[in-house]
Amino acid sequence: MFHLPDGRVCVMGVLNVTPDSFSDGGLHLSADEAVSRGQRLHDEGADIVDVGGESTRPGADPVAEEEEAGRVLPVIERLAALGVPVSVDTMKPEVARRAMAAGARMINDVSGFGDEKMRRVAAQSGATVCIMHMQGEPRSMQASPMYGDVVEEVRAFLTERAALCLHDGIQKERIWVDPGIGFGKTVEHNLSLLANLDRLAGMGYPVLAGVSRKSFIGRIAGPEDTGDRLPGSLAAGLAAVANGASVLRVHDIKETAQALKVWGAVTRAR
Ligand code: HH2
Repeated sequence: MFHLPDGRVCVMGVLNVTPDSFSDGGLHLSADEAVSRGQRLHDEGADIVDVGGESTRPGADPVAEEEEAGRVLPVIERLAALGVPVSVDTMKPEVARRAMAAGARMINDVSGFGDEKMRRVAAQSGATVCIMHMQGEPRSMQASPMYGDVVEEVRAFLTERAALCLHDGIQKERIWVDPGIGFGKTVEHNLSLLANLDRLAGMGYPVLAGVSRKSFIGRIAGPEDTGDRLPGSLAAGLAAVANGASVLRVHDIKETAQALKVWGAVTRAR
């Protein structure tokens, strides 16, 4: 289990051990490189490091189970041994099970714990879970996302999945929810969700927002290159926090931690 820090926003650092992730793909392919990057994310202020071995960017191809496990397990084992809190970003129950056995404390499933086996793994291992909303699947999700009322539909989905998790033995204090920014959503859908995060926070679970370097920032403000999207990422992250997010999943830890400290100081001075 992973506990949120008291009285401040939690920062989750992104660590992709993949050749094709949209922002850091191919950067930390060896276990050594990935472990030192994970340690650095932690040193810079990440409360937890989210290790993924399968890209979920739009258009990404699925990765076989053994391949994914081979990418993430050695990294998780070594980071956990170094005392770095780790979550595993996976849609596969067997990868999640082995990651928890290797020392992970949390399972981040972008398919939202719809698979009963995944809920069983989480229940039995004591993991904290992040239930994310996605419309469709990564390969095709951005083709033509469609909603009536996007906020209401995402809220209803997360409520239903949280109920399944509770039913299968995952206690309430181990559940987070996430609107899944960019997962089967247009720019307008993303903006509606970020503007109305308070409606998701009203469900009573911590809300995670993953906005860092995502394409809606490029669409709104211009930068094509993901590495040029830090200012927009900080703005979107702070807007998410102002509207009820308790956790930000980000690539740029130092910069996000600084922005959150200043934002928090101003907020507390009211
Ligand atoms: N976004 C990505 C991956 N996992 N998990 C949660 N809970 N929320 C998110 O918004 C989220 C996520 C996509 O970003 P990234 O990991 O940087 O890229 P890729 O999926 O290409 O590896």
